[in-house]
Amino acid sequence: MKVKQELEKLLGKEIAQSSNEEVYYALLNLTKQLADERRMEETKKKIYYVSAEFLIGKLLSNNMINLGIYEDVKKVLAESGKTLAEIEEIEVEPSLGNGGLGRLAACFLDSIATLGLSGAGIGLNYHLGLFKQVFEDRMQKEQINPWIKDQSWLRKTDVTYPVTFGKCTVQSRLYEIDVTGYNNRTNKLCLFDVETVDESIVDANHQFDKTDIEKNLTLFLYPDDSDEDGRKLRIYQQYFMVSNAARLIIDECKAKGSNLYDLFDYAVIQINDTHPTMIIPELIRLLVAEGMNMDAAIYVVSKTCAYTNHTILAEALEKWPRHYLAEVVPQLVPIIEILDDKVRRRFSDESVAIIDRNDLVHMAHIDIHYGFSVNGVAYLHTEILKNSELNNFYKIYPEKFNNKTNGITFRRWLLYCNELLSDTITEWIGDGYKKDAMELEKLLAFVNDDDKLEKLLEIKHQNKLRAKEYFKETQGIELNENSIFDIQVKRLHEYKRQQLNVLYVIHKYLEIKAGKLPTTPVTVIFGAKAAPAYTIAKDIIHLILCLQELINNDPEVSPYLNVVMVENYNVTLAEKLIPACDISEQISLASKEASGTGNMKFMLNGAVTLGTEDGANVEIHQLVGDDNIYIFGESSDAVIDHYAKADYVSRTYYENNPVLKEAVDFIISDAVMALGNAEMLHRLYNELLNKDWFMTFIDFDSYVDAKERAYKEYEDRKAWAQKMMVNIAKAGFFSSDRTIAEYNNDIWKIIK
Ligand code: Z2T
Repeated sequence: MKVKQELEKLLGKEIAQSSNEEVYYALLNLTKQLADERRMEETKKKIYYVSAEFLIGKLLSNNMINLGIYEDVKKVLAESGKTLAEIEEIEVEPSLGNGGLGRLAACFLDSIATLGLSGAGIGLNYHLGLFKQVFEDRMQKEQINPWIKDQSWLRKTDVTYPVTFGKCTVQSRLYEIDVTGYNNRTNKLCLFDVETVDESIVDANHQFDKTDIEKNLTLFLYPDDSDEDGRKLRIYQQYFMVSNAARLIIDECKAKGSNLYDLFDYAVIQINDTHPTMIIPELIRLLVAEGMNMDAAIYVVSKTCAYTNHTILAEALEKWPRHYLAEVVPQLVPIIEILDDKVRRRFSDESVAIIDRNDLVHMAHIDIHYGFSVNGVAYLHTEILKNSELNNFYKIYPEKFNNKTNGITFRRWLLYCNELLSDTITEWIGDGYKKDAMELEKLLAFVNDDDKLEKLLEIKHQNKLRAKEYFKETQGIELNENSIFDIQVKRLHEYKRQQLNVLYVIHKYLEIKAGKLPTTPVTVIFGAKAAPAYTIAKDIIHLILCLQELINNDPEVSPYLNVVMVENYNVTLAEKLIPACDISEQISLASKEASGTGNMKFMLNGAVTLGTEDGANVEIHQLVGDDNIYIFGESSDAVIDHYAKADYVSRTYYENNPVLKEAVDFIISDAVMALGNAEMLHRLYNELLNKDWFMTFIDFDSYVDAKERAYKEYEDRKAWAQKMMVNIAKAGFFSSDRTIAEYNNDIWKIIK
């Protein structure tokens, strides 16, 4: 294909004469056409990945890479005096997700198409999605984040369904986004919207009537659930999503010849955490409405649905009061009662009931009893599910439990975001690794090759310069490219322990003030959004922003230590930061991070992990060995034991550890108080001292030790480059192509 001619045909003029915006839309349309040409016939059986979130990121470059026109387009643009980078700035990142779960869904769609499997994602077309984060007075403020433009990747279809709630019926409409596989088929992401959605009901303070569901249903991802109307709105959204999904699936299967008694030969539904769980009773309801008897319907649905668990955090396990469901979706309640009744007849164990004694409906329990597969997202996580969190279920259904360690798409997280590295790898080992990521192991042959190690360091430096330029231009941030980039980017949550990293920063600041100077300067970089109603998380952001101000403006300290919190961390910023990173902070309290996927992205891009034995860090550790990772902290067994015995008292650590005490006290020191909000800082200080539910203090000493070791070993540039090489070489296991191949072999069984 002649890219230049095609583009200029779409533009109606020369590229050089066109604005960046015109070029962007021409490329959008060209890419859509090419994606459409790769649509393939669907196989008999199809995977439906149902998820409340799809954190897809910008799509232009990703699609161009997968369609094989990326290099040509770059060349053609360059000839006309344009860069792809400036064209990409026009694209708005859709905010249809919030963290790892949503990004995982996006990586999975890429790999499903890349492996040539017939599949679709099904979710919601949130108009405002997740909020945009801005900093004001060193605090997070939320702004609305509209992303849908007149022309976008969305394609309006004529598929529409009536969806009935207790109080009203709304009309849905299906929108589609094409999902291109890497040199392979095009699948679809199906996003349902409500016809009557109305963005104008959101006022200047971002408030809106939570009960006006005809208008608000698809406005926001995760509406604030701190009140009852907000929680009900989530149920409205969830039911809207699955009711549409169920009907789409039934329609597609019927069209392919299913008589519905054989639905499981045509469809497999992967339920992404419990947000889509109501698809089980909804499908049963629809099959019964089609004339199937209840037992047959339950049997068919149970053989069609599989469930993925993404967390063991109790507060994230959805339990809806029966009366909420009775109000929002009364048609499901009798079915859920039947499902519960059948469970209660078979098992006397109260802990596996669906509707508990307090009339709470345990969504995960529906999935486990009435799905055929239950999987965790990393080895350790699945072991914890089997042996503790879901042990009572594991005893009943050992055959349902399986592990699928998460993965990431290397197209976005290496080929696209780190071209310098991927081009260099291609030069060294050929491009077989682009289709078979395990070929990266060939890099192990170079761990003693000085020139190649030198080259890895050079690439890292270039990526730091690139990040420096980007953040200077977009956020006015000054990054020192000659410092160690020590990065923690992820949702803000106490279990992820950004506060532990902060305590280290304070400790380091105090040391420098006392004259103990680091040899290599360090930049500690944070990026994180806090849920709007999560008070302590916002307090932690506030503290980071105060420290940033204090430290970066202190001439005694700033040559050695800088703190940077990037605003509105999202996929686009991740793509800039990850290739520039030296040290990847993965410091969750052991047992709490189900997997993590940022850890994999950093490793693939040559950062060394500083982490606890948690989630997929355990597997990274095993792959790279003790010398190429910095592990610290209590083991997950020890942590689980502390919870069981309720014997962790943070104040004891504080009182017995003067170094820790000094760092904690600094939170409410005059220096910080002069910049910050007293109420927020005191609240955080008190939380740590009196509660510290995620045991920050228990790991403080070993964290400090591990960091110091890492910073010290960074000085030996060759030894460090060897660690980088091993990390890149061993990252192949974390390709989502491997993960999806496992899902397909063990759970979906789709034949190409
Ligand atoms: C989420 O991103 C994750 C788990 C959730 O449990 C919810 C959300 Cl929004 C309900 C994350 C896990 O925290 C992370 O460890 C994991 O890597 C990711 O899901 C994908 O499995």
